[in-house]
This record gives sequence, structure tokens and C-alpha cells, in this order.
Amino acid sequence: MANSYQYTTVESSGNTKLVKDTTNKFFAPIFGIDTNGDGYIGSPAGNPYISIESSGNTKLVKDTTNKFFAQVGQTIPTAINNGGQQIFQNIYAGWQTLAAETVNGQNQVLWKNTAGDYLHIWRLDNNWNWVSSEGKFALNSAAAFTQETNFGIDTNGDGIIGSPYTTVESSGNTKLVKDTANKFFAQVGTNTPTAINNGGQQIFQGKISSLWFRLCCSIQFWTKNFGSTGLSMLNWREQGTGRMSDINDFKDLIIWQKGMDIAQRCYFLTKLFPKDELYGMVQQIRRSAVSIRC
Ligand SMILES: [Ca+2]
Ligand SMILES: [Ca+2]
Repeated sequence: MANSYQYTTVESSGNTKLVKDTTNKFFAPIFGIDTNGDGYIGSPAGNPYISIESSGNTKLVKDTTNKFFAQVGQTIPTAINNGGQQIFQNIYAGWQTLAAETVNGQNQVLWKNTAGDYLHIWRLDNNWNWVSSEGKFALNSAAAFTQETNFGIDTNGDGIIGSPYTTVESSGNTKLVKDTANKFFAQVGTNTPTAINNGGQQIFQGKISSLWFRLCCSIQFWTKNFGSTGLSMLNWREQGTGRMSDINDFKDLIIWQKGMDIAQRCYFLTKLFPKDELYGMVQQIRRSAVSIRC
């Protein structure tokens, strides 16, 4: 049943009340019947609240003086307060009030710092009074995507609510993820994914075999052990990817690329051997390694 909060009762004797709206116009509505299903009894024009966002379980609305309220369904909106003062549009310079929501049982308000492009949340008590503040979640970060999901809104304008990335593989210290356009990224933990490029072009699904990407992430794992040495291996492999989609010569054969990969790894590994093995084990291992692809 809808609520008739926008009306003030003038008299209530008999079976029909006389009420007036916020502009002092008189009505004699039949209470309890929402005839057109718009959630309001009487004229929608009598609703003094403007919806800022209506996602999820709680709406963020403002009145005609731009003061903010949280509203559940069509119940009477509750003023959102900070230190006893109701917040209003542009109350804090550079901040945009995006949404209100009860997240896991706790009332929260989502803010966006427009200059810094980051999100911030307020935690509030059951009466929508500020309790604490949290976060500086950069747009496009995993934390910001979590807020998009929690509040059910798109804060970075990519047309997607929540993370646009899906995981391709998550072994080791770096995940291989792709976006909705099937472009590939490397992601460490929950950091913002980094585009994987070849010659300035981001690689994408379908361009190269899945075998290559497994190798790619394997090499990233090696970077953990060998620092910049591993990174140079990754670069070398990326330069090879352009040829993997078409076989034009022996270098396009996966078996040759694997052999090259092993040789490179052996070279880097033997760099760590004691110096007195330079003309012993180091030489033998390197000669063996380079002979594989021959
Ligand atoms: Ca909401
Ligand atoms: Ca988004």
C-alpha cells in the first residue's frame, strides 16, 4: 500500500478526509487506493521529492531545496545528516553525492570526488546520521567496482555495473583477465589490470592461441624470481606473438618457440651459478639448451 505522506490532513471526521498537498491545494482522496499504480495516492505532482538514483533497496532523493534524503520504497524519506545538519547538493566542494543504499545491513552513502576521480563512502546509523567515512577508491580499481556492485550504479561511465573483467587464469602471482571486448590484461592481486600490448596494440582473444597466454603468465611468474631479467623475457615473447597467428617460417612453429623459451630460461638460470662453473656446467647447460630447437 502506498504512503500518503505528501498530504497534510486538514480534517478526518467521517469516511473521507480532507487533505492538502505541499502547495496547499485541497484533496479528498480515497485513502489506501493507488488507482494508477504510480506508488502515490493522488497526483504525482504532489510528490516533492526528486530521485537522484533508484537502484537497489534504497533511493537517494532530494527535495525542492536540494536537501538529501534516503527513501525505501514509497515510505517517508529520511533526512541524511552529518553532525546534526542535513546534507544538500554541493554541500562539499568537488564532491558529488551519488547514491544511498543499505549494504549488508548498514546504511551507506556513496560519494565521488570529481577532480580526483575517486569514490568514498559514508557509513551511517539506522536513522541516516553519519558515523564514519571510508576509502579513496580510484575509478577503475577493484575497490571501486565493488562499490558499483554494492550500490548498483555505474560510477566510471563504462556502461557496466561492477568489474568489467573476467578471469582467464589465476595461477601464480599474476592473473590473466579480459574485458568485455575480449582484450587481455595482466592483474596482480586486486590492482588495476595492465593492458598487455604488442607493438602498441593491446592483444585480444582470438588473435593468438591459448597456449601462448599460459606461457605469458608463466614468464610473469619468473619475473618474481629474477626481477628485471624475467621482464625482458616477457618482452621477447611479446615480440614473437605477432607471428604466432600465421605460420610463415619455422619460427612460427610452437615447438620452436617452446625450445627458444627453454633456452632463454636456461641462460637466465645459469647466470645465477657460481663463477667457477662458467666454463663447466654453465657452458654444458647452455649448449644443450640451444640445441633443442635445432
Ligand atoms: Ca540506492
Ligand atoms: Ca562501471
